[in-house]
Amino acid sequence: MPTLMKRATRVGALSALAALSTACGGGTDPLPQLGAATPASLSGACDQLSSALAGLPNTQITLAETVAAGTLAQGGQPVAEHCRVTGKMHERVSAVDGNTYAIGFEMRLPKAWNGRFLHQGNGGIDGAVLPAVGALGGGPLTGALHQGFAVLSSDAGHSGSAPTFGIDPQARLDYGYQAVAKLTPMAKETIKRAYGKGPDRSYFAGCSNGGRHAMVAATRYHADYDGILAGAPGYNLPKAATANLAAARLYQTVATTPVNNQIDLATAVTDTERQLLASRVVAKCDALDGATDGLVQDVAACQASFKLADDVPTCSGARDGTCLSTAQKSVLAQVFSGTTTSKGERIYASFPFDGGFGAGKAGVPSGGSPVGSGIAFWEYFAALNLDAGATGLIFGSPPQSLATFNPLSFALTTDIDALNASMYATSGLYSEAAMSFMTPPKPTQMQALRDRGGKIMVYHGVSDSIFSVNDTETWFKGVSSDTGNDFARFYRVPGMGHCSGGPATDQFDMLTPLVNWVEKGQAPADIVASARGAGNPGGVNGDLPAGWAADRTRPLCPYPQVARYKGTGSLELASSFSCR
Ligand SMILES: [Ca+2]
Repeated sequence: MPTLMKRATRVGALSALAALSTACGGGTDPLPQLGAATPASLSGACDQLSSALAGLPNTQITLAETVAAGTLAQGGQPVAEHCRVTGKMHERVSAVDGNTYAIGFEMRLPKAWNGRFLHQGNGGIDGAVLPAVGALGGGPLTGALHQGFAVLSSDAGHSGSAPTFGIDPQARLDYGYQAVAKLTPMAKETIKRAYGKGPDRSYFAGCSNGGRHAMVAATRYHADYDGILAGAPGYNLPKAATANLAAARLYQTVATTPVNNQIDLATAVTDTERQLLASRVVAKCDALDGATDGLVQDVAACQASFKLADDVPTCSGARDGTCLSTAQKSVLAQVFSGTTTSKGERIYASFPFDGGFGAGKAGVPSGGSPVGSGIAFWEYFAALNLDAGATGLIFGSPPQSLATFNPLSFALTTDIDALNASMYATSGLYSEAAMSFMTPPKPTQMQALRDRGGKIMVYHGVSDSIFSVNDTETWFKGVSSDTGNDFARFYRVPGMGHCSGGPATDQFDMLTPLVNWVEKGQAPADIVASARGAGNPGGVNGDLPAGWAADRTRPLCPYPQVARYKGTGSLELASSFSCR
């Protein structure tokens, strides 16, 4: 019974969990050690790549150009000279909606290559070929391209930010997982022709939907990728979108104006009231980690300690920003514990109380759109706009009729039970359910990746209000019992919202530790993260509290460890804290 014995030894190893985070590996099954990548140089000029890449199957190269050193900057540092290759794969005209589809992509190939390939997963519902710079880790430091990786970015099979591609069944599947299957061999062959050898080691990284892509790659394409870096992995993305619509319906009941847009919905719990909630959470939980520093590191102790009903003043009269009404508390309790169907079945996951839920302002534009990492964007704007379109047109089978689809009306009136059921359904042309094409199959069973020496690192902001850190915690516990965790690490980032931002130390490099783990067997322990205060070359985080040092540092700890104050030393320095 070798399989049973293997399971038994892995489960036995879990009892030594505390030792795992600092020891190399820790499982009693030997972990295969993959070899280190070796550098190479790009031979020939960039414009010669067009002919060198001729004949790639199902691929049309549209551009091959030199990008001079310093044209791009990452973390304030100029990116070295590289080639940019753009193209498209599997161009076709849909028989369903008559539109032309292709998998658009770009690759950026450094002249001085480190021998590694990085597949960059992008966010949202894809649809744009973002620059293939491999900008990773909250507020990014440098990026994979700058570090010498050959980087691939794609639109995952449709162009444009509209969810209308969900009408085409193949575009759904490409977005879910099939674009990655088509792109991977093309990218590896491109690297081979450009450098004279294929990538020695291959990595997949991204945040949000990009983290979902990374998690899908870890399961479906475990033979193709050696290292996986998944941030805020929306690996249950259809569930999260549906739960967010259910939350919007709850918020609607306490909004003080009729809901016609996100500003109206934001009257449910105003910016001031969210800040009140966050401040009460911090007041109750901050010191539980030994340091009164505005960060709630001991997430579990905080959930046991903080009581929404008791720890936030309840309004005795009109709402005035100093209290929450009983009705508001009821809504927030349901949202944080996880919205449900009418039968009480939880649609997605619960969310922990944390110090970052006051960040951001409702409806305030940033760079032309009301983007942000916090509740104001995700639960008010995104619910009425992004989630409505995604659930109605991409995740539901069959999709809503394009001719009559109205996102606002859909968000505020659709039957939540029917919506919940539709992501598990198939219908006619739509022969694969969203919860199949969007999610990693059996996400806690990663033996195939582990047993060939692959590694996975996951990070998640505790104040993420669209994909819950609790869902990722559930995954990590599952993978620990189903596969073992000597090849997996999970890091919570207290205060951080969705992928970045919030009152948090949100700038960190997890790619280098991942490479060292994959290629040298050096298991990662704590990782030092920095705040992005005034002068940060990666971009300033406007959510930082005024009292923090601009360059505050903290250790991010491998789950379930918590960064605790040593009792001495500056509260602005990671060295004053240890993971315990
Ligand atoms: Ca604290």
